Amino acid sequence: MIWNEKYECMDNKSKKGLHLRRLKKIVKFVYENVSFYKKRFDDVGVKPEDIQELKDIEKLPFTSKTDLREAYPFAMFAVDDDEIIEIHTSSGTTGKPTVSGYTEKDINIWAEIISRSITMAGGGNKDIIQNCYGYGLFTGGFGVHYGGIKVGATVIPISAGNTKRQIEVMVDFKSTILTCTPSYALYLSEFLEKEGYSSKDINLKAGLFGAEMWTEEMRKDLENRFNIHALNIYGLTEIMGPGIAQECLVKDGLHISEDHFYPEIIDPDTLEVLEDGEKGELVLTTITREGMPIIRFRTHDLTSLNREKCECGRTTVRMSRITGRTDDMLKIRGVMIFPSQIERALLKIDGLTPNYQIVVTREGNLDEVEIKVETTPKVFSDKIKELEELENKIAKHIHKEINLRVNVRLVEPNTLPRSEGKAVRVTDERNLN
Ligand code: DLL
Repeated sequence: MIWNEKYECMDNKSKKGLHLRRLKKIVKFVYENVSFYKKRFDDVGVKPEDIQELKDIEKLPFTSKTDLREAYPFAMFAVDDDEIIEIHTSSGTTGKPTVSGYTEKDINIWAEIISRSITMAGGGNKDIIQNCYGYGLFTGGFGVHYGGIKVGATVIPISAGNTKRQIEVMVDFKSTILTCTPSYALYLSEFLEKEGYSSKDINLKAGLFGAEMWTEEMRKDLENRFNIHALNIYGLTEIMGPGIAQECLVKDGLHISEDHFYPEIIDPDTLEVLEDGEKGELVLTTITREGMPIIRFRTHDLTSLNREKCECGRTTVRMSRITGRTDDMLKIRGVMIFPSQIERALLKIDGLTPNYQIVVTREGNLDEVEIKVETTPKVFSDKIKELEELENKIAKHIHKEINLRVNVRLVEPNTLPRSEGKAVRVTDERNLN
C-alpha cells in the first residue's frame, strides 16, 4: 500500500521538474520575506533569478543551528505571526532552543508525510496507534498524532512516561502500532516481561522508532522482543519534525518525502556536495514550507543517498540509517569512533542487552573508555572471576571489531538508567577545551 502514489512513485524527469519549480519558488519567497535570507544571499551575491537548474542550489549559503538560535524566537518566520498556528521547539539542552513555526498548510503537509510513514509500516484506518512520543513542544507527539488522524487510525495520545500505564493500555486497548524512541521501546519490552506478559499477549504489528540513533542489531532485538516490524522514522524540529524520512517494510533505507524536502549530502569538512552513495552530512531544504522555510540546513547527521527504485514500488530517494552525528564523534587516543559502532559491536555478543553507557575519561594524557553494559539475567554471574573473564572477552571482541581498546564493566540487569525519550549513551568527562 502506498499513501500517495502521485508523489511517492514519480519518474525521475517529473521529479526533477517539480524540484526545480519548487526550489525557484521557495528561494524567491525567502528572499522577499525573511530578512536573514535576503542579507545572506546578498552577502554572497546570489539573486533568486540565479537559480536556473537544480545544481544552482549549490550557490546558496547553508543555514546552521546557530543561525536559527540567533533568530530566536520568531525572526525566521516568513509569514505574519497571525498565520502561524502552531509552534514547536528543539529540546535546547545547550543554549536557546530553536523555534519552528507552522502555518495551516505546513501542518497539513506534516500530517501528509506522517500518513505516508504509517502506510509504509503497513498501517491504516484499522490501526490503533499507541503514540508514546512526547506531546508538547517536542515535535514527536503532535506530528505522529496528525498523521494518525489523517489515515483514519485510532490514535492513543498517551505521550511519554508512566510505563506501567503504557503496558496496561498496550494490552487492554490492543494497540497495533507503537511509536516511541527505540530506547523507550526496549524499556517497554522489559517492563512487559516484568509484568508477566509475552509478545503473545499484545497485538502490536509494527513500531515507528526514531528521534535517536539506533542500529540494525537493535532492530533485530526489538523485532524479537515484540514480534513486530521495527521501522526507522527520521526527522528534526528545524525542518518540520518526524516523518521527513521513513522506512518501508523492505527495510532498506528511509524514503525521503522529497516533494517537500530536498536532500543533499556534503563533506562536513570541505562542504562539497557528494555523489549518491557517498557518506556525509545530510543537508535539507524545505521546498514547500510556508511558515519557516529553511534553505540548505546542515543537520550534522551522517548518511548517504540511494536513488534506485525500492522493491516496494516507491521511487523516492532513500537515505541510509543515520550512523552518527558529526558532533557525536568521539576522538579517542586519536581514533575516530561513533557510539553506533560500539553499539553494533556490543550487540553481536549473546547475553548482552542494548542497555549500555559509554564513559570517556582522561588520565594524564591518555583517554580511557569504559563501557557499562547490562547482561541478561541468565548471564549475570555472582562469581567475580567468571564476570571478569567475560568482560575481557567482550573487550577483545570490541578491539577486534572496531580497533579500540576499552574497559568493559558488566552490570546487573535493570541497573542503568532508562529513558522515556532520547537516551543519553555517552558521558565524556574529558575536559577538552
Ligand atoms: O527527534 C524529531 C523526531 C521525533 C524524529 C520522533 C523521529 C521520531 P529533534 O528533537 O529536533 O527532532 O532531533 C532531531 O534527532 O538531527 C538526529 O540527530 C536525531 N534523529 C531523529 N530521528 C533519528 C533517527 C526529532 N531515526 C535529531 N535515527 C536529528 C537517528 C535520529 N537519529
